[in-house]
Amino acid sequence: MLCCPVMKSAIVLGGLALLGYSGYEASHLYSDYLNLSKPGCCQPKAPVLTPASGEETSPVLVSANKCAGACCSIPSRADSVVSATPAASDCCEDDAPTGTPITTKAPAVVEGWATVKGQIVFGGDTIPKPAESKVTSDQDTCLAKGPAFDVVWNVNPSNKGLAGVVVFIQPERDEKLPVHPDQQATPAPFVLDQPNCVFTPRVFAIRAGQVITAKNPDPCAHNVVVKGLKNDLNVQVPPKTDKQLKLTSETNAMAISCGSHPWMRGYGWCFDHPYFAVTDKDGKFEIKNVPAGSRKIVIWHETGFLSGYAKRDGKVLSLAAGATVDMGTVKAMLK
Ligand SMILES: [Cu+2]
Repeated sequence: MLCCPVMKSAIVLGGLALLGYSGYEASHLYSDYLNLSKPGCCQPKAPVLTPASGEETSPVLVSANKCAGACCSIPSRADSVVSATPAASDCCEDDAPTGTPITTKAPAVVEGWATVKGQIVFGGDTIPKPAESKVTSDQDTCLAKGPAFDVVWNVNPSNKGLAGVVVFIQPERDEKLPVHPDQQATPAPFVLDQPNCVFTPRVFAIRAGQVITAKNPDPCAHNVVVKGLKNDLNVQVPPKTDKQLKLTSETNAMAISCGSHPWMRGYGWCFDHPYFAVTDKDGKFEIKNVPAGSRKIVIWHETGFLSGYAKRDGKVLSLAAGATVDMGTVKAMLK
């Protein structure tokens, strides 16, 4: 007899099999369940997460005396995109499918997908000049291409486009956003380079499960230090090497720094869904395949969430299926 610690329910949305909760957002929910786990047994039975009536993906707790003809495993906190199909080896003998599935409400239907795009521009009159960094070590390498600058406002002088702004869809609490079929796969590794002691790009956003390849083309060592609420890493990257690292999704920006060169600065986001973008050199962004409906969009710059437009809670957009919603030009002001 094998262990069956925690029940999870699969929600079928428009042909997509999804879990109804995320590891982080629902951590307070399943933390209690872990105490129910007994080695080699499912007794007592764990509660079942199942979609609430009339809600698309928000789960609620209901009592259950069966494992619903399915098997159990502990949701991974490190990667919320986990298989919705339990392995037979995860089953308890006495929880084998009975042919009487638990009664659930009709699954939510994805009505379609939409695209959101726009342009973030610096809203002030004078583009702030970046401060010159104090390069206190490895000057031969770090100053090889000139002085180093702390570029907080990466503004394109020709159109005031602001690069390095993170724009993302904010799920409702405990909501697991449906994922478009084209975006089910984990994206290719993201490259975080550090030429001449500069994080390149300075601001990045990845999806949970996506590997970061930290490159070091320099002849000196770098340390990639990641500090977030759930992430705390310090990875040494020797000269002329690459190192791979993986982050846990969290709902905050993480500070990226280098243990060897304290002036190096960057910021990273790791989302448990694919609906995010980082503005390009013109301040432009586009987020494709957003599930249609009423969605909240959030705009973040390293100086903070955009006030007056889309604070942390987000601005509500009504996204019709098949539509491309252009948010136009959004001004980011100095705080
Ligand atoms: Cu460094």
